[in-house]
Formats: sequence, structure tokens, C-alpha cells
Amino acid sequence: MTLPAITLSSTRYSLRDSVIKSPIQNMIDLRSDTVTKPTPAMRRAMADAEVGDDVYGEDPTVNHLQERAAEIFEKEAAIFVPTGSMGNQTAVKLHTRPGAEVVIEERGHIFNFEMATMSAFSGALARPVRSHDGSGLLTWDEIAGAIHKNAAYYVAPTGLIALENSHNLAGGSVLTRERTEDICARAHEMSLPVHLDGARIFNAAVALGETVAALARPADSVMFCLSKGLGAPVGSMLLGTRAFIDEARGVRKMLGGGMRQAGVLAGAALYALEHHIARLADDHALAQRLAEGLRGIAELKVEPPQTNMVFVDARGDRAAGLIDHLKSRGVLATGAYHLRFVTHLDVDAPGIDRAIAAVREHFAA
Ligand code: TLP
Repeated sequence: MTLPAITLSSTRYSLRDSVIKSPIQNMIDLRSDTVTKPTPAMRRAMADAEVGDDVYGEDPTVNHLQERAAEIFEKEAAIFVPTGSMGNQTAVKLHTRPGAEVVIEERGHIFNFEMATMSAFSGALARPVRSHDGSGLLTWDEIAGAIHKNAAYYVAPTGLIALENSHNLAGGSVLTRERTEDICARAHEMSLPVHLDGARIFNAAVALGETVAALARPADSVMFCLSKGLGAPVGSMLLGTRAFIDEARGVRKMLGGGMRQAGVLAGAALYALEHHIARLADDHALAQRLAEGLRGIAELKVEPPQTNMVFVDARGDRAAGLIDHLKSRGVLATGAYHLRFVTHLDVDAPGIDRAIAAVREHFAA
């Protein structure tokens, strides 16, 4: 069978057309901070990046990124992974044995939004824990109550404690350095490792006035995302001891995450680490602006934002259809009655004001 020849000119859209005609263009896209596009300067850094085959460890830009991330976090080593989920699940795999439990806050991303990978891939079982004050930020006592250590032989042993900072589904809330230190010190007394899902740890650090190194220091491993508030198009990092990262390389390959000339992505990541950290404060200010603008609408309960997320409870008949109304006004958010709005480097104050106006218009009708 002869396949028809496909030439670039015969494809329906050129790359440029698809960018220009994307239906999402000109929308105020507050669904997530994952939606950002690389800036022109970031694209230049990508184009200029030296590359090699990273499966052979020969991509100089990836190597530089890994060294730079380890330096910033004051950890021994780092590995570049395509996604935050892969970074988290690589850590779960390395810290646990099949049949072990992972103690995690009940709204944790690793438990709720990474399929059932911890069971399918690592044979681990989540032991979700509710924070009694509803904050999503567990205390040591709450964690301790869920740990099985030297329990009866028919009880699954705890293998890992997983923390999240900032905690996405708990409103982008931040775990303080002191709380993290306390949890990790007590876990280590019991010889239990702690993994920190720091997808947005730079947001937490900016909000708390801490360094990411201080927030991550007591944890055995930490994952952070480059493709969220930092604005890179792809990629996350997993950090820990050198021995842990050496093993992580094999797990990443098992998961299909061995990348080749990934330096073009690492170039964007290095640019983001250089230029996009301090500006996260602007995203936090925009979240405050949005929360302020939504206050006083009777049908809404607005949670005070701590970082770049605004969660809003919209109850009652009049709240129905809010998300569709927003879409019709060019504003995107996620959720139906529990809405999430996320600020990031591709939205500005006029965009936020447009979102506020669209919500107000819905309830004024
Ligand atoms: N979060 C995404 C969705 O999956 C919900 C988002 O839009 O917020 N940890 C945390 C705390 C995350 O929020 C996410 C992504 C991940 C891990 C996974 O990162 P990716 O999407 O790169 O696998």
C-alpha cells in the first residue's frame, strides 16, 4: 500500500495559523498556571540551548539545569523529569515497597490527581488523612494517628509520608518551615521518609518569605514544577541525595521519561529559574485583587488566597451556569460549584477585572 505523501504545505494549518486560531486566544484563562506560553525571551533561550542525548547524560543544558536546581535547593542532586506526576511517582516508587502505605492529606495531588499510579506502579496504598481544622495542612499528631509502625503483622506498614506545599486543593495554602521541620523530624525518629510535592514550592517560598531550600531541607525528596507559575512549557525536577537521584534515573526510564535532546526544554527552565521567581508576588497580588473583587456577592463564599489560587464556593440556584457564563465572556475557570481561579504570568490586572465583572454580571442578571 502506498501512503500519500504529506508535505508541510499540504497540512491544513501551519504552526502559525494554529497559534493564531486557537479558540483559547484572547481568553482570560484562569484554569491553571500550567497554561502559560513561553515568552519571546524564553523561546530565544530555548532556541539557543546546546543539546545532546540526555539518555547518555550528554545534554549540557539538562546537566546545567540539574546542577542549578540542586544548588538552589541545597540538595545533593536533581533529575529533570517531563511532569510533576512522574517526579512524584518516581519518589513514591523509590521510598516504598509493595504493600506499604503512603500517609497523605486527603486532598493531596498524589492521591487524587495522579490516577492510581501509586498502587498500579509501586503497589502502595494511600492512607488519606483529614486535617481537623479543614486547612488541609496536617499536624504531626494527625499524621501520627495514621502511621502503622510495628503494628500487628496483618496491618499494612507505613512506608512514606507525602506533604504538599503549596497545597493545591486546600486553596493554594502554604505549609510553614516550622511545621515541615516538625513533621520531618518526628517522621525520621520513626525511620520514615518524607516526600514533598513542591509543584508550587516557589509560590510558597515567596508567600512565606522563605527560601525553597529552607522549606525543602528536612524532606528526603522534593519535586517542583517548572511548567506552573515559573512559566516554562514543560518539565519538573526531582531532588534528593545523589544515591536517590541515581536510582531515580532508572525509574524515570521505566516510566518512559528518558528524553533525548531535552536541552531545549531545560533552556526554558533555566530561564524561568533566573527570571520568573520574584514575579510570583505579582500573581499573588492578582489573586488578592480577584478575591477582593468577588467579596460581597451574596451567593459566593470566597476563600482568602494565600498564593496564586482563589477558591470560591458558589451555592444556590443562581450559581448554576456560572462557569458557562464566564466562558461566554471570555473567562475560563475550573469547577462547577467549587470554582478555582489561578493567576499566572499570562494574566494581568485588566484581565482580572474582566473576570470580576463577568462574575458580577452573572449574579446581577
Ligand atoms: N496540577 C494540575 C492538575 O493536575 C490539577 C493543576 O492544574 O493544578 N502536584 C501538584 C500539587 C499539582 O498541582 C500538579 C498539577 C502536579 C503535582 C502534577 O504535575 P503535572 O501536571 O506536571 O504532572
